[in-house]
Amino acid sequence: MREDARDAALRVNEERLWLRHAEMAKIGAIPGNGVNRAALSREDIAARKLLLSWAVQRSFTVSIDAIGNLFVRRAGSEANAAPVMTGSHMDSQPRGGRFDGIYGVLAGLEALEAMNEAGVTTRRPIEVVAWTNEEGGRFAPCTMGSMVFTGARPLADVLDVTDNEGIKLRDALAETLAATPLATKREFNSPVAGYIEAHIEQGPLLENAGKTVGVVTGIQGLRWFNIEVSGKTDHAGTTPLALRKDAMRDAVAIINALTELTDDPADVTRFTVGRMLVTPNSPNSVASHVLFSVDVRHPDPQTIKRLGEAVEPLARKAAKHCDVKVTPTLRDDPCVFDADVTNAVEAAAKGLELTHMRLSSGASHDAMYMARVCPTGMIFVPCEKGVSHNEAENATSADLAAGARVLTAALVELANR
Ligand code: HGY
Ligand code: MN
Ligand code: MN
Repeated sequence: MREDARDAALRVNEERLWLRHAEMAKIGAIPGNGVNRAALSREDIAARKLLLSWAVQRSFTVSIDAIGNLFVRRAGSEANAAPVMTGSHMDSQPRGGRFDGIYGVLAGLEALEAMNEAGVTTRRPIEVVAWTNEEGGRFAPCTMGSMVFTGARPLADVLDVTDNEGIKLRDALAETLAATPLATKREFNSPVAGYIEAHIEQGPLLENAGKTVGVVTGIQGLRWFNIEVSGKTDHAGTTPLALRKDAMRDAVAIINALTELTDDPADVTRFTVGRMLVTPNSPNSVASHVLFSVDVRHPDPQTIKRLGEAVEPLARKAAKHCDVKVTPTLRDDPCVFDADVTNAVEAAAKGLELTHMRLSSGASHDAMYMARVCPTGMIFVPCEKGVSHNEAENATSADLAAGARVLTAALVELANR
């Protein structure tokens, strides 16, 4: 391990990192120790302002792109060299935890500060990114900021996505950009030399194996859809079933068909319907319209392709009385991370004498998109019982700091290549 990489890693300040998590957890705090910080909400804006205040205190330069991705930059000796990036997201699930996403942003900031305190100069600039709308809980799909930054989807394509209250993304985005008027605007898809994201595992493998660091090898594939079933509202008491165009009844039939499609004795396939909007949403009126989300995941490329292609035909077949509209909103094939980056993460864990193991990610991350444009890897740290997307999500300050040390060392290594 490079001496300067070790020096910087050992400057990671566990207490400062923990206290910053506590500060951030006050923004959108909900009972049970969780947070609700929806993308482009006033809580998201408050988190952005807090991050920027820490960044400018340390005279890092900050910039923002047109979808609100925030970049905190530490200069390198070669100002024009493509930066190495790190980061994650600050938005959360509605009943999210205090570590999902925010840990990767704060570990990145901690890495930059540790480099400052170690007096380390890197050839390349290093940037911490807070990606807009990774969760997709308010505005589907997820990983939207990194998707648009990397050119996988044009910004115009998502501006009219609406949340459950009918607010358009374009309006929430305009408010967020106005609230954080940064001088420097960033172009999408600017050259990036490499990307490493630190994140809690959101699964039990590290904890069960008693390992501190996860050397992440890739991310499983996923498909998201919005399915809309349109029928006719009627009186619940007087309308014979034979005459109904009951959107809820057909929605349930579709969900049952997809449950059968994704039934997997090995329990590897993931199928979730997490969001459902019903109109008129009254106990004694037949539902005229149901919109629900579909999230399907699998690590095998052929399997996720087959499952994804089966959703629409199955939905049409299962719906007996109503019209069905199936809108794919996300199509991510499984990704394998770059061997050089994965090896650099593993070497850093080894060099810092931290227990570690290789594993792939069941959860998706912005690294899924960064892997398409530059050498990418991830670092996991354990979370208690693997619980996430739940207020009870928990991690230890020692593990968070250990992951930040590995991140710091790996970033110094990559930024001098
Ligand atoms: O859905 C996911 O996998 C991520 O946690 N947003
Ligand atoms: Mn996350
Ligand atoms: Mn998440």
